[in-house]
Amino acid sequence: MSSPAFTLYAYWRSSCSWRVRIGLQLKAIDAEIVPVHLVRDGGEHRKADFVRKSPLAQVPVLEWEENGEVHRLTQSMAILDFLDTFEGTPLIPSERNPRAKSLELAEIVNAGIQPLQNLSTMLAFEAAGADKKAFAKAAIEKGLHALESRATSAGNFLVGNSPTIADICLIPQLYNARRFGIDLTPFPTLLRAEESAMKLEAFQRAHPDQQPDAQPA
Ligand SMILES: N[C@@H](CCC(=O)N[C@@H](CS)C(=O)NCC(=O)O)C(=O)O
Repeated sequence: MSSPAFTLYAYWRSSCSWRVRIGLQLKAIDAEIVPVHLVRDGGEHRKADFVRKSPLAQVPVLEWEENGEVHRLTQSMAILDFLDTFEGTPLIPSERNPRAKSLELAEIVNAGIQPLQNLSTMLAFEAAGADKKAFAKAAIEKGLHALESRATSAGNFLVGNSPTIADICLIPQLYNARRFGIDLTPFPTLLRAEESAMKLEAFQRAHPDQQPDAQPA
């Protein structure tokens, strides 16, 4: 199946945008990146024009035109599942057990960690006078411990010897963990998968530092 022309609304440091960039790279699908700045000017994702595309005011959004109709998808997991209908490296294994395991691990990150350290969650904590950084750090640590204990693969990646949606979710989450100053030494399985993934060009090209809207440290 050949791919239509895609546009990806994304922010360089957004972990969910990063997941989709990895998926696009693994599938060798080109997409025009339209940066949406999550901080500048109160957040471009909160502007009415963008909220019409993404009612939760979140990136990523994948957009394309097919048969004269504009299609949009939000939610990185749904986007990855959609991308997996195209030829190229499978993102979600087709075999029953690896498929279930890769989705389990991906959901630990997607549902069990990322929402608890998301920008809007942090801002709500701040508004309530809570220690947002301590909360986010504890949530990431708890989630990474769960991930480490559920990642039982003897292979180089989280599930076997090829990257799956589990690694796609892991890599950006480890980057965020480092930003929060989390010690990653208790997570050898996760670090081994990261090392394997970062040897691949697809993962290197999807890195935030390689994006058009990347900001100097
Ligand atoms: N479940 C969504 C989560 C999307 C999400 O939380 N995106 C973040 C960036 S990683 C965002 O746009 N945050 C903006 C905000 O919280 O205000 C997905 O997987 O795409």
